[in-house]
Amino acid sequence: PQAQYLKDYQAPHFSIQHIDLRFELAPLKTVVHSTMTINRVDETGADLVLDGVDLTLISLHVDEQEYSDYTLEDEALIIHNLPANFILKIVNHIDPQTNTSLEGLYLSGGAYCTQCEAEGFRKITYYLDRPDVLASFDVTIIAEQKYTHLLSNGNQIDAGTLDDGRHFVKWQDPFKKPSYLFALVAGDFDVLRDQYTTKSGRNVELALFVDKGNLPKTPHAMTSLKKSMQWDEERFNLEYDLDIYMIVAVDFFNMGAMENKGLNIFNSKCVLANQETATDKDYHTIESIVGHEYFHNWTGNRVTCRDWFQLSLKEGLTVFRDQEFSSDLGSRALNRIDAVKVMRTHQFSEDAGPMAHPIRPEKVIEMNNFYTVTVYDKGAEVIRMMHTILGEEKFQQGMALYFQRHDGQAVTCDDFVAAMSDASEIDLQQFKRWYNQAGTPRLKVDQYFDHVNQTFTLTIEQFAPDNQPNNALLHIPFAIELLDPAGQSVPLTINNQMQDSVLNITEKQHTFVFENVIEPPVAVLLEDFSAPCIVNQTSSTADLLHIMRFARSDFSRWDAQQRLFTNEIKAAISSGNACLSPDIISALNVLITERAGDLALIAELLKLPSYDTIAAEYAVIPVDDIVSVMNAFELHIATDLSDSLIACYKALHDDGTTSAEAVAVRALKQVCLHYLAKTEQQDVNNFIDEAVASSNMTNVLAALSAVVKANHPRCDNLLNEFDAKWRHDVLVMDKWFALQAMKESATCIEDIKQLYDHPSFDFGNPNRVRALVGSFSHFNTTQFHRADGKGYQLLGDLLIKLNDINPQNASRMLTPFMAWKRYDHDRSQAIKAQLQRLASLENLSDDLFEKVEKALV
Ligand code: BAL
Ligand code: ZN
Repeated sequence: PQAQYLKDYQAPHFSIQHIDLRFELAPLKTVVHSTMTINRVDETGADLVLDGVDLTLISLHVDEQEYSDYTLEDEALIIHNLPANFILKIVNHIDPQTNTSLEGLYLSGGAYCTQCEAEGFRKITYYLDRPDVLASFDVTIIAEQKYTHLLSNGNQIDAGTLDDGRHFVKWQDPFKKPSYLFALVAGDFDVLRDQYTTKSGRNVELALFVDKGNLPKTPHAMTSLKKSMQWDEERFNLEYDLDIYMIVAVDFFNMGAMENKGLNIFNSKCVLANQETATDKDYHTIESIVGHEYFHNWTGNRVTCRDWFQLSLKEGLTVFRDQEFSSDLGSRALNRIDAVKVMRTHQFSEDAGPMAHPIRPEKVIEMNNFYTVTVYDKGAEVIRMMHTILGEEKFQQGMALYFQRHDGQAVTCDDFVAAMSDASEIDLQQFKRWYNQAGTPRLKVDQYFDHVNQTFTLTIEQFAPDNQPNNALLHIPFAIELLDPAGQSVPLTINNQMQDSVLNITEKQHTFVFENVIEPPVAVLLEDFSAPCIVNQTSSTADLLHIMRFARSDFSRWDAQQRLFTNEIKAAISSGNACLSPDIISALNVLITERAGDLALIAELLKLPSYDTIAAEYAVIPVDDIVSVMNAFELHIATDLSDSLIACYKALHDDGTTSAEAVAVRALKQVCLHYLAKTEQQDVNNFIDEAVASSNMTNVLAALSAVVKANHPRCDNLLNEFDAKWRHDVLVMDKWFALQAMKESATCIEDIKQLYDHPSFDFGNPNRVRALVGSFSHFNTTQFHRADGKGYQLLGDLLIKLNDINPQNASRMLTPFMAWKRYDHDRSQAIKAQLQRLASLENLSDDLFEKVEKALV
């Protein structure tokens, strides 16, 4: 496979002004007629090299004349000796039915749909399939009448019936766009219709298309869409631009959703929800993804990427925007906690592993491999740091300048930073290094309190990541708070000047001497996770408990609690004595009994860090020790605090609504039940009965997940009852597959193999595969990392199968193998053997090749 490099970017030799597409849909042979208005844009006289994959070329005309001066290659159509301006007509066939890659045009549960980002349009027709070629699109879809809805981007301009009984609809998108934003859907759907009036008074028609029978599960997504439209007007001054906004939910989809202009296509799990079938977390995810895709209309569609190396231009920015949306509408602290969990568990490990790449990668073999937590989530952190450095007002001025300069263009991350810098008059030259340096920077912080002079000195030193030793110094916004012994915030004064809480670290080492600090303070470091860094600090349990009680940032309170747990787990692993400190137990007891503040935050404060968070602390991961200490700690908490947990559970009243208060009540009850299921308490059976009988999926799943994780005797019965009740609903069955995959029993692997034959399972459906095998490999630590290597074998077998069916999904599922070098000898050799099995496949996809090759270096 051929690698592409950012440094080799060349502007296209041709522009495509307009494309007229006509589709005659048929499962095995869809005919695509493409008519393009093309101009040369330079004097090189270059050939026109069109991308095309898995296409059958039928005919080619230039300016109405049949044209034969071309070369057809495996993935390209090269047309020679073309004039300066011409009309190119191409007819080709495609085969949606056998397209299991879910890229290009394919069938999802009987409906036609498309996925073109990043490079899927070339599986539809021959084209300059790159984001810097922007054309206007007219699209005519012809299909049998049973496909009642024929949809594409923009506005519907014509419709009718043909002599042969088929019908057609013609769409016109007034906005020029790159091919990756093209979409087509044809199916028979139920439709939820609504409308939105923009702040300038324009009416926008809203339509949500779902499989027949799913209408009751659509209102939440529609409400989320309207909230998104309003929020973008209020916070970013951005209005929607077409007369109609459509969302279609499909069952077979590689991603969560796709922002095609005016016609978003969503994975059904990111749209469909009601209280009976979806959890509170699902509701939150749906709101945030609906927002994310909507926000792309400006950050992605109106201003797009020059090339795919710039993916974070639109993704980092749009994730930042969706995080802000969720934070403005809900709890800022909880949203920050969620985002930081993603960073610390998934992104830091990607940054430390063989796939480490900057948020703007420099070398790519398969672009689909770069839709990563680095490009998305670290990319959002980079935008957030700019927001922290500039402040909201200047950041918004930067956004306005960015749109003023680049609306309708395909641009680079440098263009974005230039707009931010020019609008704010803040120099971001050094800051820009975040775009081209991989790895997680480390910060070492030293503290010194001077009683005599009443000063507090912080020395902060930055270090390049171990795996990126040549990285240059970064500009790091480092936010702090100083707490006095009574828990009050100490004003920050340097040289008699009041200081902002954000310290700008630009040198190797900075020393800050804060004056008028009367008593030794406790420093809250990297408040709100103000930069994606690892801070090395040795904080005492007493200091962390102080931060947990008094920090002004709820995020930092949670962060201190995580640090407390992490320190205890690490100490227990090294001492071999898994005993949780009584101070921590009593702090937890205070949280449970007093329940002061946001109950959802208290729920988070009661949870141990994830296995991955602890694993990240080690060069060689002590799998068995981590699992056994964490189990012991959970049992310790459950046993010592069972009376308080039971009292708390009983005192909490769930009113069954979706209000923030009710969601918080359910979250706290869920944590209580998680612990209590590990005990022999009488009340617990009643709690489980009550929860599984609830008509609220959050409660049902809380009980089932608690019994699965506690290996409770009622586990199998309850899971069987759930299967019998929900077999008709594949999205609910995904929750069941995930629960099955998390059972720690020794038969888990055999059980999973049997579940491959379950009527609801389908290797071709990414949701099913991720629910069952993804949950197993990510969350069932003991069984996945079994000493006999059978967990790895299960994943290896699956990857070989998926390599043929859906390489993109295979590549995502491979991720747990990427950290193979961080396991003990036997485990790492067993994983390596699976990677070598993959490497030896004759038809190894580019997607897997790129990751396997990097892993094995
Ligand atoms: N652009 C791919 C899906 C998303 O990030 O919205
Ligand atoms: Zn996105």
